[in-house]
Amino acid sequence: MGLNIGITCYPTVGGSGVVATELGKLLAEKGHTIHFITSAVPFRLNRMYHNIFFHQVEVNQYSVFQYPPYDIALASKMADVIDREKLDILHVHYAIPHAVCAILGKQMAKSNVKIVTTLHGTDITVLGSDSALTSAIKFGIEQSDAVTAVSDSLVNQTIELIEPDKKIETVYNFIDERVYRPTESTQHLKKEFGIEENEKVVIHVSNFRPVKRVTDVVNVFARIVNEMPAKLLLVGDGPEMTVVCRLVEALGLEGSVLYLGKQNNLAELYGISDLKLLLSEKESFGLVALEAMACGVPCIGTDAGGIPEVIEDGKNGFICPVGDIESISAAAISLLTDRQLYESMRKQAIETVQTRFHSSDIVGQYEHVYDRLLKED
Ligand code: GMT
Repeated sequence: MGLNIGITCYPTVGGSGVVATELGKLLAEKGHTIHFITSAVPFRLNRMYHNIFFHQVEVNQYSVFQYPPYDIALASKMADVIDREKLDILHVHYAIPHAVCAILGKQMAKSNVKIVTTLHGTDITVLGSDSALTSAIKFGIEQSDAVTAVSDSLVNQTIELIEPDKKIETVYNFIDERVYRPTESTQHLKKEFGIEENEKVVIHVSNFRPVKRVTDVVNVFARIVNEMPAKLLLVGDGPEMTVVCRLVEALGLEGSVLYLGKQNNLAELYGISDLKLLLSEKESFGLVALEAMACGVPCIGTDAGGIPEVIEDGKNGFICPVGDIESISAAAISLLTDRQLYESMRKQAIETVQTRFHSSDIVGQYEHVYDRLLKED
């Protein structure tokens, strides 16, 4: 029987919001009723579903408050929705504030709704080492009925940093295979972007935070373009953009780098890309790598966090040490020049997504967690 499931996430661009929204969509397709409790309509919720509802958390700025009370407004909205919609499950993405708000909302509603918390990385790797927030994260984790994390690496890091008295299980991320798949149909974009037929296309997608080390991407690209005609697509925007632009100029690469800003239809860009670089120093999973691989674009990633759980070194891509520009460049050049190696890694990348990260398996794992909790009563 279909469940009533509440989902809270940050609805703006970001891997956690993407995964939470795609999960809600696929659960709805399987007959569950989904209630998004978020501050804005999740950006990936791009079509009408008769069984997906959106409950907006409105945060008012009163002059008496120094800070807008988002957490309290969210907990209060959660209590309303738990009560009115008779939620069976409230699945929150991020321990703080979302798990803590869910616990408060459940108490306000005097309900037995089961709280599932999914950890995505930033809440643990950044906030977990901020001692002012450690107790709140630990509380959010321990008081949830079930806790999942998006990679084994994140499970281990959470145990190390937070030491929670709670089992945390890995449920990997997934993509919508109907959207992310190999395609030849976007080749016209090459011409439109001024990319020559003989040029290799390297792509990087991120929010340009310092942890993404986008300057390493540019330094590696400089070595690639020394060896072959190539263009670099930089997709996304964020705090490091100015530094990145300065480096591109200093290296004389202006004509070879295309700044595309934030984009929604990434599958179209992967359709014209040959290689993806994800060179972060912290990354709990690397959803963007999975998206690229599903489209048949092999990736080179760093040995940070959960990246090696997605990119298998020498099989579907390469893993190199964080910041090791020389070995990353050598791997990229060999991949782009060895046709046989390239074809084999491209095939393996597609197969990895289909076998280890298939959406139906991953959504099934979440449903299994929900069923287990509901049977515990
Ligand atoms: O990477 C970011 O800065 C965004 C962040 C988020 O909260 O959306 O991404 C995290 O969650 C994604 C989905 O689970 C993961 O694929 C990313 O690896 C993870 N980012 C980090 O751990 C830095």
